[in-house]
Amino acid sequence: MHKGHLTPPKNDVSHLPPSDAERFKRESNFLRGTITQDLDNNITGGFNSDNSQLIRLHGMYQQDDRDIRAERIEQKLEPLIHMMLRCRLPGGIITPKQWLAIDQFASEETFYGSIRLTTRQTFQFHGIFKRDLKSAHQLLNSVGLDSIATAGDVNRNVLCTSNPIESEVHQQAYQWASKISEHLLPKTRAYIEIWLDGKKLETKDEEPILSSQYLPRKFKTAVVIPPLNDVDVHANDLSFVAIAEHGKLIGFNVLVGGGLAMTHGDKTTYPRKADDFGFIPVSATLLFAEAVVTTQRDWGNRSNRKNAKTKYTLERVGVENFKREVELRAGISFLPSKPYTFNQRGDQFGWLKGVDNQWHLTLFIENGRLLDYPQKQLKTGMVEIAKIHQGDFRLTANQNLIIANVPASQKTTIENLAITYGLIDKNITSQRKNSMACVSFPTCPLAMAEAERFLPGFITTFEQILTKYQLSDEYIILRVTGCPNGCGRAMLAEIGLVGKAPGRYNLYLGGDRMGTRIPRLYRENITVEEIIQTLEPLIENWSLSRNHDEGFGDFMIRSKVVEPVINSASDFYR
Ligand code: SRM
Ligand code: SF4
Repeated sequence: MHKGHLTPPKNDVSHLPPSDAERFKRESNFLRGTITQDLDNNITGGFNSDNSQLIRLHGMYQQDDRDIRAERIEQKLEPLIHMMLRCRLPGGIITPKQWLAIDQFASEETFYGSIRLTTRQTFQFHGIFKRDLKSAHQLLNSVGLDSIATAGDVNRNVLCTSNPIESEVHQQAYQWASKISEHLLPKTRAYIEIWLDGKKLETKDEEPILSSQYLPRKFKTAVVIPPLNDVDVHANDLSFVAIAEHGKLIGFNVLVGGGLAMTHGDKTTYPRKADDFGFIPVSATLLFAEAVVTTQRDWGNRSNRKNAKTKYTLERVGVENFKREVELRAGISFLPSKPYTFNQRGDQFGWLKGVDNQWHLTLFIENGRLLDYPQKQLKTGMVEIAKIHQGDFRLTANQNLIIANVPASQKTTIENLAITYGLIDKNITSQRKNSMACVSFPTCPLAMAEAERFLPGFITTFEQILTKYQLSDEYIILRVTGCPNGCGRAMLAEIGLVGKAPGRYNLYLGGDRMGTRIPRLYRENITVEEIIQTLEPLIENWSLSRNHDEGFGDFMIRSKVVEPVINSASDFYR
């Protein structure tokens, strides 16, 4: 593997038989497989099994509509196969021109007609039929976008705090998010050849960073600007915490090994917070990004995908060993971490004025789903704004959207449009704004319980409880995921609901407001009614006995309802 592979890893697993995913990546000829043949096959709406995995590394997932799956099978029809396509958008910045193009594609060429903002600062189209895939990529390309490496065993869309207010630090941090994304991208020309009809070149493909077999598992990177932890650093394999002095970025504290997924019933899997490795100067950013990725590439478990992410590699080889290897590969050592604090989480809604006198309007988009509803024409509203907006848009890592860089002269026009189309709604409570759900049914093949379609109604009931205890201006960070993979980041919530079966969830309590503590299982496999019955007395106690500004999660710990999770590798299942 890597020439700079300097020390043999402790508890090496490289001798174990590789998983089947390793075979198809290795045999794929740098991600080509036989995707083009499958595109020409009109007998099925899908791809063969290897290709259906390979297209992920080009940013697509093969799915079907689970609401109508049984009916189709009964009619002896193939499930209604279509693809989800996820765009690459480092730092979540998109221009009005790009927005108009993606909006038109979503309306005219997708089964569901929506644009779905994700928890990783980008957007997805759901429901593209195989025959329309190429035009989707060509359209993205025509406006300077692509979907390379937004899925599969590669470094995914790189997050960056969506804080346009402190323009200078944000601008620099955003540029690093972009550079890291570019640096770690697959270098194969497969995407260009297959989707953009690019010429085959004589030169051989090479993947100096990712290897011809790509990474053992997905890899996630974030750049965060304290005090705002809007990207949830502990969900990422690698985070760069921006350290600024006198308004200028001087370097980053590097955090490694966060991740939130687990599998019900498998105690070798667990959510894990990242470890702080130390401070690096700005000039060493790419060196360290590459060193962490290649260490995980060479030391990650290629035999068992359930234990393949960086968080498990750290636990297996030891944090100090992993860190030393990174230093050896980077050729420089970490310096002691610089102090920083997180005192804000999530998005700051409404208008904010930046240091450069430009205005920024953060809109709450419930569960990130932009669609025209009978009462609220959200998607049309965004188009009307995009037609006149002179700045840009920023997607947040909480499925929301910022209309950024608005000159004072355009504020009123934009705000009026947002109100007219329901993009600003004064009746939305803080509770709703601090709640989040993953996609789940009908498109997610792994969903066990509803999430996106369940949350809005659940919050209505939850709001009634808050009102009953004079807490209507308060909020509790509440997140729902349809299965334990954790796409809605319930494992960093004060109340986390994790789907177990239709209508049944595991209830987790005790995360903190800043996203620095993992919650603990409190009740297992309970119905929605039982969730409400369990939560109501706890909320009542919180209303009566909390300290000033004490969040619900902290109160759950102080009042000994749950014990805090300190080191999830050893105490998450206690
Ligand atoms: Fe996720 C798989 C949706 C963020 C952990 N995720 C999936 C798939 C693709 C299902 C599949 O494999 O077939 C889901 C597609 C549903 C659909 O119909 O759109 C899916 N994940 C999402 C999104 C769209 C949720 C959302 O509501 O916004 C998010 C897209 C992010 C993006 O733009 O790249 C999304 N996924 C996350 C996060 C949160 C984050 O990264 O901040 C996590 C937890 C953090 C982590 O990785 O530990 C997450 N998704 C997973 C996992 C578990 C990975 C693991 O460590 O085992 C899977 C399943 C897998 O990889 O095997 C998964
Ligand atoms: Fe699907 Fe599970 Fe992710 Fe929700 S958490 S989108 S159900 S994989």
